[in-house]
Amino acid sequence: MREIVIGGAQMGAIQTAESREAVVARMIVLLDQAAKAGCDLVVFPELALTTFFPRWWMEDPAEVASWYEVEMPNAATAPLFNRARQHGTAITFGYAEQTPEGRKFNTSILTDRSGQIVGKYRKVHLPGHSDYDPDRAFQHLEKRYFEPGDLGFPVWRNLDAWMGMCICNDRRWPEVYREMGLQGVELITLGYNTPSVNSQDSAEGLEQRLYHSDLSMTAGAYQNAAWVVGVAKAGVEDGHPLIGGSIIVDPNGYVVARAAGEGDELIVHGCDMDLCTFGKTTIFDFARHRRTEHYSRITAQTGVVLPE
Ligand code: ING
Repeated sequence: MREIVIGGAQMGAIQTAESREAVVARMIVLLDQAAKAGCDLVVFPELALTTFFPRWWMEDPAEVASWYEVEMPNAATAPLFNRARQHGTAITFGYAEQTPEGRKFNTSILTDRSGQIVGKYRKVHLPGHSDYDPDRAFQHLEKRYFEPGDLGFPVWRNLDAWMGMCICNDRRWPEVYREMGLQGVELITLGYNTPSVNSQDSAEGLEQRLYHSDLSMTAGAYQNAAWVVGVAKAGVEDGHPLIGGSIIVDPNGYVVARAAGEGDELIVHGCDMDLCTFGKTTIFDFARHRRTEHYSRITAQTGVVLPE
């Protein structure tokens, strides 16, 4: 039994005015709690170091730049990496990355137990829009502030298991799970910042947002016989509500742990990576069952092409 005790470290709201240092202190409290609970790996949310700044229209380059990290670890996050190393706990968290060339990505990193970064992922599916949209109740400007990820969907060997990452909107796209499933992934971790209401349809509220979040992750887990851990940044940030609903999903698609609230909250489950084997060698034995000769549209087309 290859058990990994996984902690989902859901975080409550981060207000615009909150400093990186104050946020890292909250993350360390959750990390200590996770270590006490015996966690081998702790999963933090998307953009875990700051408020969800893509909700704001900004034109001042200095203000925009203030939301990004130009190196990782850095002064503000070193205490988190050091504490993780002291605990012997691997961590993953998301942040806004600015590369030395000035490119900007919605990024997440994965460490081993010694606090070394062993994996980096850059969010591929950027939702929302790039120009100010006056028709929306609030903005969602990830296409303005980030480039689509350029690293694909890598899978790494860590903690004696095959692990991959995605971020937020990625969880809604089946291709994401399958790209990692075809690499034998056994655990997919992801963070999300999901508004509680639809900026384009005020009738779509919390219940449907939570349902679609669960649906996306449970389907991805089941259809690729992998564990999925999805962790929210939740709560009300400067008046804008984000859903909670952090979950740990087993390779049969069952939710085995779920956050109850919308604040800083740890969920924990002992995840046996060998539970992936049955699905991968029977119903989802890709080599025996897939018929790739019929799948060409999935990569040949971006949008819909109606039949003649
Ligand atoms: N947030 C949301 C998400 O994909 C969204 C945006 C919500 C898109 C609901 C579509 C439907 O969960 C981020 N950050 O991607």
